[in-house]
Amino acid sequence: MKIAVLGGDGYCGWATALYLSAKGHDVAIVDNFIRRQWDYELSVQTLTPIRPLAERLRVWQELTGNVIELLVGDVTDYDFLASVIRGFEPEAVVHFAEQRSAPYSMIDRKHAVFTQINNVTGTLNLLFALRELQPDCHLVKLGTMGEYGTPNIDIEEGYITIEHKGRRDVLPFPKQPGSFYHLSKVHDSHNMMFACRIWGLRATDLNQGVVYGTVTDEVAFDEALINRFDYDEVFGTVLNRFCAQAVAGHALTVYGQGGQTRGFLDIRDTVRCIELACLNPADRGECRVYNQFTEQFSVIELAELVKAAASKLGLKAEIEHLSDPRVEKEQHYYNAHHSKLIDLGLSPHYLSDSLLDSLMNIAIRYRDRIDSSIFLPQVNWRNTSNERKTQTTVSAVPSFAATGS
Ligand code: NAD
Ligand code: USQ
Repeated sequence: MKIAVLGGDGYCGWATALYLSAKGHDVAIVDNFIRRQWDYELSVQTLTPIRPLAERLRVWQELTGNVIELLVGDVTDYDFLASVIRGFEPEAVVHFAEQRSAPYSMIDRKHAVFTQINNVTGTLNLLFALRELQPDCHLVKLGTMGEYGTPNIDIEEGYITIEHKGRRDVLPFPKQPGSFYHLSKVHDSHNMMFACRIWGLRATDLNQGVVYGTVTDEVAFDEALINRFDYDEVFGTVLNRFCAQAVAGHALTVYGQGGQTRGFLDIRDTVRCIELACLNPADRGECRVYNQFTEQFSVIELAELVKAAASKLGLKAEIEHLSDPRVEKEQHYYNAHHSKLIDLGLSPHYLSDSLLDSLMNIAIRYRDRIDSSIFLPQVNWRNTSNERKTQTTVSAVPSFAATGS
């Protein structure tokens, strides 16, 4: 298939582009490298020394003979995005190109506004470009399990049958997102459902859980292909952070009692899920939703698992309960359904099989690059200000004046 991967320089996008290319698909990466700018803005860097994208692609071509096309630009710029769709004529577009950190979106007003404009505008532009130029193309869009929040009922895959005053209907599952970032995904979902309904587009909204792991078969071909491993308080996700903390001899930063439960998946399952979605497209007019995760854990369970894994490696990891900087339920019911991707053929990798290989060993390999000063949380949901006054300014948050076309 001809597949465009928007956000292909990022964590999920890079692994996916290589996987799809290795499987024989014709892949183009679209990215504006803004993720690398956010690292400069926050004065942090990925634990793994990722190479410039052009170098990554050159090495991939030398190793495999496969060419991945690179199209550099901002998906909030409609003319650029339209030129991509017109020129590449994709059969599927995989859309990862959004600001994906909940804490980043909660820094201050500017970061909240930026996150929603970047994410919602990019997806809207894509819907318009597909309708105008490639209406049969299948949109595979990354949403998030966090769109649902933590309701006191089972979470269905996108839709729920509701009976009300003697009548029954199948309706979108209620959304209770926990950050301005998660809200941007809800807005995207609504826009996608609407566009499929009125224009007959075809879309799959993948409500993904927290992804962990760095190594996929393709990334492992060469050091130059290494993927991101973020462990800072803004972009680092919980499992990465705990592993880096354990290796650095820092206490594992459990927020509150750690009863928050989420869905998780190995990055090797992310790439497979994307391929399964592309190979089995939605029908015209259909906006289907898959819950993309394989196991659920509470934060304290993860901390205990990392502590035990560290101990096997001769590392002593302590667990520290910090006051939760987020506004979230500590103890809650959580039972999210996730069978549709399994039905399509996903064979999950489980955390118990990969934690040591994929995470602890990577953290140990690059331990000299760990900066312990970026472990403690600074962004606080209750104090999201109009303008944050810090030594790092928000100058890397681009103005949208130039990209309003
Ligand atoms: P990432 O930040 O590593 O990658 C996103 C990429 O998109 C970056 O390379 C960035 O430069 C690019 N990008 C962002 N805005 C852009 C724009 N306007 N124009 C062009 N390129 C742009 O993020 P990730 O972890 O790979 O996540 C990818 C997607 O998957 C996101 O939409 C995220 O919400 C979703 N997701 C991620 C996780 C996770 O645990 N990482 C979990 C669930 C969902
Ligand atoms: N947490 C801690 N200690 C830490 C870091 C996090 O206790 O040091 C807790 C958080 O309070 C939260 C949970 O761990 O309850 C998960 O936090 P996270 O930062 O790992 O993940 P989250 O903010 O939910 O976001 C990540 C990705 C996002 C994706 C989302 C999927 O950054 O792009 O959408 O996971 S989901 O969680 O299903 O919404």
